[in-house]
Amino acid sequence: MLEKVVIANRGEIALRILRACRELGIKTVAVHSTADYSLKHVLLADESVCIGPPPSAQSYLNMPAIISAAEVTDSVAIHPGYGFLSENADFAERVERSGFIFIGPKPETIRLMGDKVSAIRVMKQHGVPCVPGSDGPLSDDPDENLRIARDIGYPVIIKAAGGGGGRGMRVVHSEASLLNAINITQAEALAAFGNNQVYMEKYLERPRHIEFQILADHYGNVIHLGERDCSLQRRHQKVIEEAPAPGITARQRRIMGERCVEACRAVGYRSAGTLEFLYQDGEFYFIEMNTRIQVEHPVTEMVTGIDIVKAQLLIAAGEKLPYVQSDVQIRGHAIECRINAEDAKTFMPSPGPIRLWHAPGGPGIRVDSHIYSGYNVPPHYDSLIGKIIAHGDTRETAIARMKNALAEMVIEGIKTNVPLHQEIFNHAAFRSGGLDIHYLERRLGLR
Ligand code: MV4
Repeated sequence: MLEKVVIANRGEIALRILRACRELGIKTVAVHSTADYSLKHVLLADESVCIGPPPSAQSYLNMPAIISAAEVTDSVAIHPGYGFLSENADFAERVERSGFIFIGPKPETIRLMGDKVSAIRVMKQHGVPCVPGSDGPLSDDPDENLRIARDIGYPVIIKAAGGGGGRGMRVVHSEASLLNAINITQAEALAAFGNNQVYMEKYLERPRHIEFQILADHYGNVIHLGERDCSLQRRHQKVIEEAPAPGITARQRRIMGERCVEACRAVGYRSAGTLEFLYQDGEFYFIEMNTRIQVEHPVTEMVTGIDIVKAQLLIAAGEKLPYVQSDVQIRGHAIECRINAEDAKTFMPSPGPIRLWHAPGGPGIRVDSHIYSGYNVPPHYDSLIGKIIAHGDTRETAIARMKNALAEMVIEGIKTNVPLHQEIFNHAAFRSGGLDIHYLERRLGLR
């Protein structure tokens, strides 16, 4: 087993990784900025190292500082969590070249999936269904681009190869605006990602966002843990996620899961990963692969009983996957609410001191949060302060438990988006399930 692991992240995911390490008897090193001395996992870790001032660029993104912290503490591995350096192939490479284990896929896999054009190409090649689109990056030939769009049929979407997660894309509704849209997206992509490559897809107007969770070891053993529905989002920030996805049959899950598994095995994938799909009119279309642990991983853990972070640590230690596909059964339903320190109406961040925190509890309730009474939410980072996960035998039970949890929890001192969650849970449309990615923003526009 790994002896000592550096947790190169902060907040709830750093605490989640610390807890998984503790269960496995792994010593922990927290690395943190000067704004983060009082983070719960920093207080709990076996050791902690300050790696820089509050701005992420000088601390949580500071590669030499993090690798030095691993060196001075005699650690053997680095867990990057999500965000920050988690999908930075250069960081993974530097970690390995310095003699440490990067807890994630191989650097070349991160690079392959980071380029959305190569990710789509390799997935398509191995049988994963993709959105009808350009085969590879667009050329500089206007006539050819007009022809590709005409073949696909409008509306189309132009996306940056270096983008992802909603950055660097543009919808085009008719031929008149195509060439200009391509030029602008190329220029923005060059400025934002240092890569002007763009590609074209059919624009799906009312899809759902459904993603499959994968686990793979170093020996070609790959399994899937079913899917999550993450369609409830605002400005590409997920708000509520659930597993399984409402209305997806066991047969659809098996077929799509097997395709994901086959493709991941073919590319030599290892560690945890997620294939993102758009789902519309009964069909799945692959759009991107995430090579990190995701914020919403707990809903999958709740319905499968599999600890994904522990699996990442075991896999990184070179152990064989302790499960085969037939061990994975989807039991009941789980829903996650992301709790943000922000105004529930204006979405303005609301950092500051938490005067009082009472966590919710009861059957089927899980709380992944680093906050405590007296903790000061710093203004420098993401506003996520925790996640409430409700599990039950049915979706209705999970919803009822979540409503109870939201009603009984107390956070005083800062504003949170709990009232927004309560509003959503009281809507008949949410209770029926299967809403598309634009639902929440449509509703917010109406209130
Ligand atoms: C799309 C799409 C419609 N058609 N691609 C946005 C985030 C990035 N992961 C891909 N995104 C989209 N790609 C085609 N061909 C609509 C979106 C999209 C979206 C996707 C998932 C979750 C939320 C979204 C919000 C707006 C647009």
